[in-house]
Amino acid sequence: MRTALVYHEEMTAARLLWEDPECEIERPERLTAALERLQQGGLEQRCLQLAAREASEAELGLVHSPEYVSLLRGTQALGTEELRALSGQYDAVYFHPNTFHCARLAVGAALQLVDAVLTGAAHNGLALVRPPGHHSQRAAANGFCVFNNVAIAAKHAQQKHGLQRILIVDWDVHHGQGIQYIFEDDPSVLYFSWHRYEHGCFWPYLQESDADAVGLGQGRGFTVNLPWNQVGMGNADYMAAFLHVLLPVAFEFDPELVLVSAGFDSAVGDPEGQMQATPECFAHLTQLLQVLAGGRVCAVLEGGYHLESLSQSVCMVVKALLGDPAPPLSGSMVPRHSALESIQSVRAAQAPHWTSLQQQGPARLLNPSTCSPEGRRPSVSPGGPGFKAAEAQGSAVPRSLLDQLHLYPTPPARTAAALTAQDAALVLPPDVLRPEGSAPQEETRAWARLHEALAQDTAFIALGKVLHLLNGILDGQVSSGIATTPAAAATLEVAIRHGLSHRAQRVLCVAVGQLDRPPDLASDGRNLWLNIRGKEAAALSMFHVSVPLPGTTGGFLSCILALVLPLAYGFQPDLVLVALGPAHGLQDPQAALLAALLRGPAGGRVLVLVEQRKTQREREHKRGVGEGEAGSRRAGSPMRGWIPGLRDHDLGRRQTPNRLSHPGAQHCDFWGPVSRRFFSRADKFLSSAALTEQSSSEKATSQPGQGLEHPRPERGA
Ligand code: X5A
Ligand code: ZN
Repeated sequence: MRTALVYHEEMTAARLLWEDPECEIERPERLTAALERLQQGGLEQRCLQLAAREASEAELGLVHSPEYVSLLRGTQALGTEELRALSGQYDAVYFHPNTFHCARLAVGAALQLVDAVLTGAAHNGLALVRPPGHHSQRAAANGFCVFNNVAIAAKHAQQKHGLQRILIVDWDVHHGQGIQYIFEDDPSVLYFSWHRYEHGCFWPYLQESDADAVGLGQGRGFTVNLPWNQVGMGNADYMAAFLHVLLPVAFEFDPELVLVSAGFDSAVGDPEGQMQATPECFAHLTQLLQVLAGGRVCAVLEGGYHLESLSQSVCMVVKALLGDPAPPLSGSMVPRHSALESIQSVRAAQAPHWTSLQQQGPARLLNPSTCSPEGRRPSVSPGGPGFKAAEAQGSAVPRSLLDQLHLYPTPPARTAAALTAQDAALVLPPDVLRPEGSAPQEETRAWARLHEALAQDTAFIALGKVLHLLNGILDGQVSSGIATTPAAAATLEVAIRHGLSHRAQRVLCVAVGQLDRPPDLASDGRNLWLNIRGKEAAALSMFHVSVPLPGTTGGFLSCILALVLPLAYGFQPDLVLVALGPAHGLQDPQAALLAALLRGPAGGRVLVLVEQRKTQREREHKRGVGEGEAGSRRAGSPMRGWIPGLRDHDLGRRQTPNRLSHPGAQHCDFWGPVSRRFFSRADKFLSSAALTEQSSSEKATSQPGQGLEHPRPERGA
């Protein structure tokens, strides 16, 4: 499974033929610069390269009126003055004799991308196109846009592939009002857009770009507008928007496909956006989207006018689509006040429509004092000083030791698994390594002296394997790893100490279940211990946070999105250790999701430790087999049915089976003990950041009486 890159050189064949300061930024070099950078970075060659085709007139008719299409067809024969006159009838538009051809290629590229992903030829992909599309309307060109590439792609995905729920994420800095108008009364397409708004004083100056425009009729709640009322929004603001608005709603919506209106005028240096987000941010945004829709993410270029910023951002998206770890984000991870205000206003406007937004807002959860060591990262100053200045600031950000070493930018995006003898027969996905080795005996023995539990035979052997795996991660030989051990608590403590004594500046531990923070671990800011267990939330110290194990899946998602990830991104660890200890209560897909999302803040360096105990294994074995028979032939999303309180019409929609095939299914559609299912899923997530097979996880979550919905009694209780 691959990442598709759709392009055609002829999309550079249209350009502005007269003076027009507003339109001159939309030029052919946008495509050539981005493509050149992809080639230089060796990224184009790693993709499945597809030549764009022209869309048919019937395909254009999915969104546009026949009269408008005819008008555009006619522009091919017009002279410059006639083109100029016609252009003047629209807002911020220019036509060229090649515009019709280019615009049909742009639509065709988006359709080819969607076809590649929905037939399984590709896993995800990017279409590099111009002219852009998101401002274009049924019978009007607007804002450099001629045909609405992404809207047509969504209609096509519904009509040709039978999709029921499509999410469109518009991260261009302008409001894609064209997409909003086309789907505003349609609950099958959820449209999210953030945009420079400045209380209505920024182009296209529309009231319907504000947060209180939520859609019409049946479509109420399926338009989500996040207006930015100040320029200078940066990485922290964009991440907060995803974590506190888009992702809660998107999980609840449960899309079958994610289309991205991928404009990069929202990146630092762009003259239109005047924002501050760095190119790396787009890798993180892409990674976050990859946990939706089984990883079926199709990005289609919209705006982006600073050639350097555009090219770098495009590379970041492609790298993320390819599964490479994302570089750390520079700057403070504290959102700006104005950003939080905008986020709160969308949440308030959308709360009647989404259960996931009906809990507490982000202001409290985002309290920056929780764990970010003071003075460690200079924040990028607001006010849009431009790309050069921001770049200079970026280079002043102290990169962690690991990132100065060879790990970035070419770490292998691979997962390795170290298994106990009991799991040795496990069938793993093909891209998962299975290192044979162990750490040297003396090294293992030295660490094992810390704990009695590690002296025991199987624990000792597991420790050797874990240390070997950890060394592989710290040396950049593999990106992430997963290991079983009969002594999770002790092994975790060793892993922390080993990580901190070998290059890792900061280690984040996410311990789920009955695992205690090692008592004599220094509180020097190098270890943040986050325990998900028990009943009460408590900040025992700045670096020791305890939160209750949520009782519902919705609660679990909120916990990850609103608490775990903001803490993790604020802490900026070099290594994340996830430990599933006794009574962790997580369903496999939940644990896999946790591990996948924690790749983001740690440069992909995640090690998952799973406590393996015989009695528990036997109990889980029975359960796993029973579930397998019931669920192996059902299809759906891993999140389906997880969120309580869905509205009736949602539930109706959700019953339609997902018609997609799951090409990855043969690798993980087996039904051994729970631990095995967990491995298959976590490996998939960790190695490609995507869940390609869904039927098993749906079943796992729809069984009442197990996992989070009804936590198992703790052992010995
Ligand atoms: C696609 C896009 C922007 C139009 C700006 C007009 N259009 N001032 O970014
Ligand atoms: Zn734009």
